[in-house]
Amino acid sequence: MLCMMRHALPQQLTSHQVAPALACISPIELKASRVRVWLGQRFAGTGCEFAQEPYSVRLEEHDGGHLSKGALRRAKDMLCKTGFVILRGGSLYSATELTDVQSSTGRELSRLKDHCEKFGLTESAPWFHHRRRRSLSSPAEFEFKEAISYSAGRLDMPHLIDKKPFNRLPWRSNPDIIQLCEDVLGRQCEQSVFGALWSFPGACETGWHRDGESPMLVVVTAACDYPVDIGWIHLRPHSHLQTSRADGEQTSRHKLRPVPAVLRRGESVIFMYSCIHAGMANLTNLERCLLYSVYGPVGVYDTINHDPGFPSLAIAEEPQKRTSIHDEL
Ligand SMILES: O=C(O)CCC(=O)C(=O)O
Ligand SMILES: [Fe+2]
Repeated sequence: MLCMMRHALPQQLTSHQVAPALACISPIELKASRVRVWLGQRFAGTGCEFAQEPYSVRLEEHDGGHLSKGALRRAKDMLCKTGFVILRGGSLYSATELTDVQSSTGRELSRLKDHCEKFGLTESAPWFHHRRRRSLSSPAEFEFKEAISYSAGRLDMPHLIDKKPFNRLPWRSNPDIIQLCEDVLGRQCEQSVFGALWSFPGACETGWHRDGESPMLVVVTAACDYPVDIGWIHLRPHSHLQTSRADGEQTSRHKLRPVPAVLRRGESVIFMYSCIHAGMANLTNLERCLLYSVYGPVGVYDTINHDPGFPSLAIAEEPQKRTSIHDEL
């Protein structure tokens, strides 16, 4: 998804992209399939608990993989006040659902890679030069409906919403997220996007940006564990409220540092479109995949980040490159 030059902040470069999937580290053993993943338990006693972490809401096991009334209220308050909230300790998704979605996004990426190979697009694809950092492909060259590279080494696959398993619960129209969105935005809401954000080895920072000004929420989930230097999204607390330079200066006076949303398997970070954030550089040899959804008022679709004018890889036999603005002038 997201952002991009159109929403990049002054003097800050953007970047993102995709990376292949299934590069999980320390995969969790799967036991009972309908059992939700309770990370607090899994990490208990390791000193890695986030119970005291600000900006997070803890999901409790007895909530059964849903947002309880209390968690919903706390998440709403945090979102309104801070611009984002990290759902910790449990997951809205079962172990099976996470495994399934991770392998499905991996398959989608493999299909995309095959397709690009067939049509001679690989050399401009964000995964191509990822092992040689200095030669990461230029972002402007890879813009299709199904796959967009906003910056070197990153890939957004924004059109998964109608495919299995993304086209059904818990990924499609998640009632807890819709409720949260309606509580935050005060109007009837729906999901408009389900996609995957890939960051390939060597991907650089995206630059600080907002995804847009619209009243929308982005929900980002890790379906597997990744190392801390894979390039997590960092978010600036209260930045969704900064509409002027003076607001920004006030925030920096309060020394509000960006918060890294380091997610463990099944955890999610939810942020407002207007919250300033950045994806960090991928310093590992792993391909990072984050799942994301966009929720917002019924009928509202983000045509800035997801331009319906992009050529389709699926339909076009020989995918057409988009005419650049320079060609049009
Ligand atoms: O992939 C990331 O790390 C960040 C992506 C992002 O912020 C975006 O695509 O707008
Ligand atoms: Fe973004």
